Amino acid sequence: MKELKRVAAIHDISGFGKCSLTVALPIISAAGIETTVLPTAVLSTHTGGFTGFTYRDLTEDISPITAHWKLLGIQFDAIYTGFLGSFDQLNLVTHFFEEFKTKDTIIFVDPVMADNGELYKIFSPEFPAGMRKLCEKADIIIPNLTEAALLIGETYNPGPYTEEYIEGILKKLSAIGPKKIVLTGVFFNEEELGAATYDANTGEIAYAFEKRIPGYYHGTGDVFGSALLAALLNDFSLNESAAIAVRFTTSAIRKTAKSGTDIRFGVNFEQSIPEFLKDLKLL
Ligand code: PXL
Repeated sequence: MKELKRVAAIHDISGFGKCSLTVALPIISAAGIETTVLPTAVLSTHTGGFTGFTYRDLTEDISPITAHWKLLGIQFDAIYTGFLGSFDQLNLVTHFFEEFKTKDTIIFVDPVMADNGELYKIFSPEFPAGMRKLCEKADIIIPNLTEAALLIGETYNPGPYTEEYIEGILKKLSAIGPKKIVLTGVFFNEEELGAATYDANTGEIAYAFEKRIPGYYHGTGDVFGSALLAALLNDFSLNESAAIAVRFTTSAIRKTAKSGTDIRFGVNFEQSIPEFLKDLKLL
């Protein structure tokens, strides 16, 4: 039996609408990785397309939880952050990294803040600068192309892209600090969609594509990020992990599209978990 690895997942819990912790916890655990959760807020639903959602901010709990885990001597193989609601939360999470980073800990940051060329409505225009500072501390970041543009201070380009353009973006993102970049929402033609990976240590750039399914589905970034981290912790390379995560996310979107579910309700990743585990060679 392999040694049990442990992740600290720092995201909100949106009760309905499958994203953040309600996605990270099942996917990472199913892949044989212990998942410790630090909930940053409790919402009735995510903020994408619903109105009237509740939002219980848990910023005050982050320091005491950090201190308690430190006292217990808990160690993490990876720290995975996603949606963070404020500058205070960004600072508290930076402190969490300082407390728990060892030479073997992967700091994995999904700079959740924007999509389709737009900053999510709940963030101020200053927020991307704060997120950039958090990314400076990361080993791996996984922005989409809108988040990438905000992080490097460029205008959003809706695509289709060229390899030259994508490679320029990957290198500018790595100049922020992280040695590994996984860029999502990459496409060179209308038929395929996927991710690009860059490892600044080796200079290697690779792509993982699947057939594009029309429409915009909520929570797919979190499904992708959770699957990617789970694959990395199961000792797959960066490129292989991105390919596994693209396949899993696409499979979940395909099932959702087939059943005609409201796109705000999240994707059917649950019924793609067996395929995902086979891809990870766990089944
Ligand atoms: O999936 C990203 C996400 C996570 N958490 C909350 C969100 C979003 C995206 O809109 O609103 C609360």
